[in-house]
Parts: sequence; C-alpha cells; structure tokens
Amino acid sequence: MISSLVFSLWLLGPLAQTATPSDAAPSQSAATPAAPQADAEKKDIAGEKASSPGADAGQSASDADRVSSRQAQAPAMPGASAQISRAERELIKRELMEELNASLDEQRQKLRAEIRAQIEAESASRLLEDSYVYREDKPRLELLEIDGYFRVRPELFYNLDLGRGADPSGNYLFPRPARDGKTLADVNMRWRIQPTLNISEDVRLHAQLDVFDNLIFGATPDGVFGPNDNELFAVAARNQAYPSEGGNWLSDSIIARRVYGEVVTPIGQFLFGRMGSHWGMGMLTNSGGESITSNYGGGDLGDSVDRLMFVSMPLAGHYIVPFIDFVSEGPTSTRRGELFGQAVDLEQSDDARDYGLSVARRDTELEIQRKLGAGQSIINYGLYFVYRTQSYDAADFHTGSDISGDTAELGYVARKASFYIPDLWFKFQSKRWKAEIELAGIFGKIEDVRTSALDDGEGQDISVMQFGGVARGEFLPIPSLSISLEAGFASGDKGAGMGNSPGRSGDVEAGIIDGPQFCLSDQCAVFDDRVTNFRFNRAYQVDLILWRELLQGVTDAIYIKPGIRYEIISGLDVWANFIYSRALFGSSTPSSIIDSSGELSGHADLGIEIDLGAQYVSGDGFVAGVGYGVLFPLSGLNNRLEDLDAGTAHMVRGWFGIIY
Ligand SMILES: [Ca+2]
Ligand SMILES: [Ca+2]
Ligand SMILES: [Ca+2]
Ligand SMILES: [Ca+2]
Repeated sequence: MISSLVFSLWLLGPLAQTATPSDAAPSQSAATPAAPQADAEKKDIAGEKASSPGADAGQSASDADRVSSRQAQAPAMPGASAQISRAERELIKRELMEELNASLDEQRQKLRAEIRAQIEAESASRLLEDSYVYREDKPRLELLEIDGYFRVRPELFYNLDLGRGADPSGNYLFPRPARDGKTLADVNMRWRIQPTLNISEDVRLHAQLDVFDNLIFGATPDGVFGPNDNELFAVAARNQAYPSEGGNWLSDSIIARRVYGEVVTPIGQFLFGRMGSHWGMGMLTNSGGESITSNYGGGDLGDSVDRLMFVSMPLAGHYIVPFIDFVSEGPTSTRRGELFGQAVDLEQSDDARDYGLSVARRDTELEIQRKLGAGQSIINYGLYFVYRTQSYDAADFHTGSDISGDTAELGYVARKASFYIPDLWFKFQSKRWKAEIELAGIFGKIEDVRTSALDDGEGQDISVMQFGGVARGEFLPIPSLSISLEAGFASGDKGAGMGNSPGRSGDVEAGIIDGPQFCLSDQCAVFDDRVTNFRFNRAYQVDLILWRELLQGVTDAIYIKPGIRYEIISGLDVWANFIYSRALFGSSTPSSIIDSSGELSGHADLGIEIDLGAQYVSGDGFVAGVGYGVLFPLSGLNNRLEDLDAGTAHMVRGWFGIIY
C-alpha cells in the first residue's frame, strides 16, 4: 500500500511537485519508522526505473500527463534515445529535487529526534516530584500533561464499632447505623486530576484537583436539601444535584489541593507553592500520592504544605534540599472584614514555621529499574530534619471564640513552642530482596498550652518526646511471588486514650478511646505534662480496619505484619496480610479502668486482622479489585466499664477505576 502510494506521489510529482514528499514527511514526524520505510520505497522505485528493460522510447509528448503515463508503463532507460526532450529533462530535474527534499527532510527529522532525546535525558536527571520522590523519567515535551485517576469504591462495614458501646465521652470506635443493625455500606468516587504545564524545559506549573472527592453515590438528590417545590420525597428525586460545601455536602464539586511552580536554575531546582510533602516510607510525612492499585484501593489522606524549597544535586543521585514551610500564619485581614485586593497577615510573632533540610542519596525509579536489570543492587538513604517554631498564638482566633473583634480579642497566649524532628531513612534493593527502614523522633516543648486566653493556667507547659519506626523486608523467590514482613513501632503515652485525637473534648479519664495525652488541671487524677506518643502519618496504611478506620493511625503500639503477594497472570494479583497489634501501654487502650489499687490499667493486646485482596490491572489503565478484612479484637478493645466485649468486625472494599 505504502509502496503504491509513494509511487503515485512520485508520478504526480510533476503536477504537484511541492505538495508531495516535503509535505507528507513532516506529518509523519515523530513516527520514525515511517521515514526510513518511505525512503526504502523510493529506492525501490529508483531501482525499478534504472533496470526497466524494453523502454518504450521515442515519445516526445510534452504534456505532463502523457509523460507520467508513459513513465508508469515503462520508465525511460538512459541511452534508449539520443534525444531527451525538454519535458523529460524538466521531469528528471524535478525528480532529483524531490529526492533531495525528501533526503533533507529525513535529516531534519533525525536531528530533531536527537535534540529531543538529548533534552529528555537532561531534564530527567534533574527533576523532582512534589513529594520528594524524584520524578520518573518520561518525555515532557508536551505543553500540558495530565496524570491522575478516576475511581469508584463500593464499601461495606460490618460491626466496625465492635459492639462495645460508647466510651465515657460518648465516642464510638466507628460510626454506627443511625437506626438499627450492624451494617454500613455505600459507594464513593473521586476523580483526581494532576496537570503539569510545561512552559519550557526549565519552567513548569503543577496542580492537583479533585472532582467529587469521596462523594457518596446518591448523597445529593435534588430537592432534599433546601426548599424545593418540585419534590416532596427523597424517593421521588429524579436528579443528583451538584455537591456544594455547606449546602448539600461537605465539599464543593471541584476542590484544588495543590498548585506549585518549578524552575530549573543552573544550581538546582526551585519549587514554590502549595505542594505535597513526603519523605522516606511516608511514616512521618506522607503526600498520599500512592496509586489506587496499592493498599486496597488507595488512600484518602495526604499532606499538603505551603513551601519554598530548593533542590540541589551536587553529585548524580545525591540531593541537598533546604525548605521552609508556612505552618500557620494566624489571623489575616481577610477574616476581619477588611477586604482589599490582597489580604495581609496581621501579626508576625504568631507565625509558625518549619525550617527543614533533607540530604539524601536517591535513585529515580528509572535508574532503579536500570540497575536491577543489570543485576546491580540499590542502596538509598537520607536524613530529614525539621525545626518547627512558634512564639505567640492567637488561641481564641483558632477556636473561633471571637474572630470579629480587635486584636486584643484574638486571645494571644505565649505559646513559645519549638520542636526538633529528625528522621532517618534507608533502603536496600536487589532483584530478589528489598529492605527499607525509617526511624523518626519529635522532641520539643510548648510553654503555654491554653486553647483560650480566658482559661486559667497561664504558662503551664508540656514537653514532647516521641519515637517511631517502621521496617519492611521483602523477598521474591520468583518474580511473581513476594513474601514480606513489616514491623512498626510508635512510642506510647500511658495517659488514658490512644492519643491520635488530642483535640477530642471530654474528660481525660479511664476508658476513653482517645483524648489529650496530658492533664495539667487540679481535677486530673494524675498530673501529666509530657506527651510521649508518636503518631504515624495517617496516610501511612497498615491494614483495612484497625489502624485505618478505628484508631486512625498507628500510635502507642507495635505491630507485626507478614504478607504474601502472588501474580497469577500478568496484571492479576492476589495477596494476603496478617496483622497483630499490641499497645505499648495497656492504660492507653479503650479497655482502661481504675483498678483496685487506684491505678489506671488496661489490656495491651489490640487485635488480629487478616486482610485479603485481588486486583486486575489492564494494560491500558483499567483497574478492578476487591479487598476483604476481618478483625478479631483482643481484650484491649473491650469496654470494661460497661462489661461489653468487643466483637468481630468485617469489611469489604471494592474498587474500579481508570489510571492515566
Ligand atoms: Ca501571623
Ligand atoms: Ca507573617
Ligand atoms: Ca502524657
Ligand atoms: Ca495514652
């Protein structure tokens, strides 16, 4: 086909000289195989022309049509006729010009491809992702690239409150059916859009947007929220209204999570804006950037920070990354009704900041694949350090006691807080083995813990000392089988409650599921001015039920998690995880009571969970999976105040989606 097409074009040459090869070739531009092929066809034609015997010579037609048709039957053979007409000379000249043009085009294409490859190689070596994970190398010449996914997740929760009743503050381990029974079920969705605008090879703009973020199917029927004369009953609704914050849903239809710019300078990359924050295994800070193909349909959380960051790479693969995060800026003029074109921060002494530095040896994903392919192993490691500080804090502004009055009513307290947060990370990887470990600590103090300037106890301080760590090993006896073992540790605080929700109201007393881990007032059973429970980032996922849904993050505990994963056929995986969890302090668990000796005590064993999953990923981005989890609670989750034992919980989550 191509042969005859090219031949026809060649024949048409005299008529449509400029329109043939020089125009056709660029349209095939990037498809490099096409160019040599077309070239080969031309050579064939030339060969045929040269070797054609029995030339029908002697014609002297001067019109191009007739020349063409004669050529088609039997191209002229040199020497067959001593007389070469002017038309024929003209024709040969044109043919030569065409071949020359085609050849030049080809050279131009080759040169373009070479330049392109060179630019890609250069940019790939100096790129960085929002989450400290260095960007996977890929062509980035398109002006706009869009990554992301759309996913839909049917979920079923059975007895997730474990039937153990409420704690003394009235809180349950998980929402319970509003009317009756033990089952909660729904379907939710999310479209995540992550566009990158490549303004040039050195200047980029990134964003992360969510559409219908975890919107529940059927949650916004028309006419149910707000007055609507058209529908009296929800069951009569004929339409889903768009979700809007405060109207019929907790967030708007489209939310923007991140926007940040990236500029490559001769000495490194400068990143600025609101971006994801990620380090190491994601135990301390986690951008929640994992795919829906991991951890039973992906995550729901992730850290975004307002950051100025500089990424320098003095040696290939070695990074030095200083950054400043704007943690809390306090009251601004916007919230005080002074709406100019630009709001301003109203006070400098209340600014909370992170001053950070990370130093790392880190291979890109492409580099890892290349090294593993060559039989080499990978050793990556790094140190991440943050100093966080705040002098004063507008306590009543944050708690909303009074946000319209003058500065005096913003309720300033002398917070004088500072934290030192080091984190070490190490990873080894070979074709068959993978080991990764992360260790972190948080040390610091807060010199005034009041959440309102009107409260008593000015100058009452607390100290913070927390440690956490996670280690994971994986062995692949054959490429399709993975056997893993993970262990996690988060320091605990023996005060009542696990400590993931220190803002929870209610008294700090025996039997609470969660609450603050310090108690300074006269009413406290035990005076406690130290907070020692380390909290894993909530986006760090261990399981389906206990840590993810009930206790909302690993804290005050150790867990051990052996797992196995098997790829049945390409794209189809099955896996199983077993998780044993135990609190470090029995007095922290929901089972705590004041025992006969007047001490706070409880059972430390929390539970055994088994999670199973299966997932299919097609070559073109379709994903479908299902996970099932069962939690066998141990005595640490019992309600001993009301003598209610915790019952078994089950959960099923399905997910299907499109990754692009
Ligand atoms: Ca401020
Ligand atoms: Ca400021
Ligand atoms: Ca404590
Ligand atoms: Ca505790």
